[in-house]
Amino acid sequence: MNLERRSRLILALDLEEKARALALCEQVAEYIDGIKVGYPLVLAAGLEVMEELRALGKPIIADLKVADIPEISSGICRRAVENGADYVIIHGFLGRDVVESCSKVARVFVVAEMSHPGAEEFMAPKADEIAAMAKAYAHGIVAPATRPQRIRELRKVVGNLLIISPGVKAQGGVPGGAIKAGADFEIVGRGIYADEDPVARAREFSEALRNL
Ligand code: BMP
Repeated sequence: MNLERRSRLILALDLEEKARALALCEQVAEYIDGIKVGYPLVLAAGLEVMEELRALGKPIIADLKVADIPEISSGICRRAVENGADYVIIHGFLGRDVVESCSKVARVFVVAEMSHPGAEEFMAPKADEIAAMAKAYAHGIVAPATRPQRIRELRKVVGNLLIISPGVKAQGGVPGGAIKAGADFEIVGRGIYADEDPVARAREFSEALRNL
């Protein structure tokens, strides 16, 4: 399944209870373009949960932030794909050989710069270089909605690669801010699943982003 720009909203499904995660996805499926599954759910429910989620007809992004030597990293990506991942998120700071080996077995998103404050210590100074390297192998990059100016700069580096952007709402990023700065999709987790009315929030996010 391919990520296609409709609502431009990706749900970060960081719930640790499989039944709740599946139920939430079903409820909000019409408002999202993709589902990002990471360690919270995979460690609780197993990689196989991705196959179950795929039944909803949305592409699955396995956020495993893979960061190991090429042989191990590509093995992790292969397992994710075998279990239903349409895309896998890997780290870029490990270097070209890791990104290249993963790109041979999976469609990868490469983390260029993360959204939390600590990313400014070590990641941000190298993010443009990571993104430039990733361009040859990746389907897209991950860039911070908490720093829209960095999305603008990274967009210039990666050209027409996809940019997916977390950090909206719970981390302070303004809904729509990343897309206005050049991202293709905004990733929202707690802003939806931790709300009293996740369906209403998902609808609001998707309506706001779709109309930008
Ligand atoms: P939330 O909207 O609840 O802050 O969730 C953000 C999601 O995006 C989490 O799954 C987190 O692991 C992921 N993420 C992030 O927050 N910042 C990054 O730089 C990269 C991420 O993958």
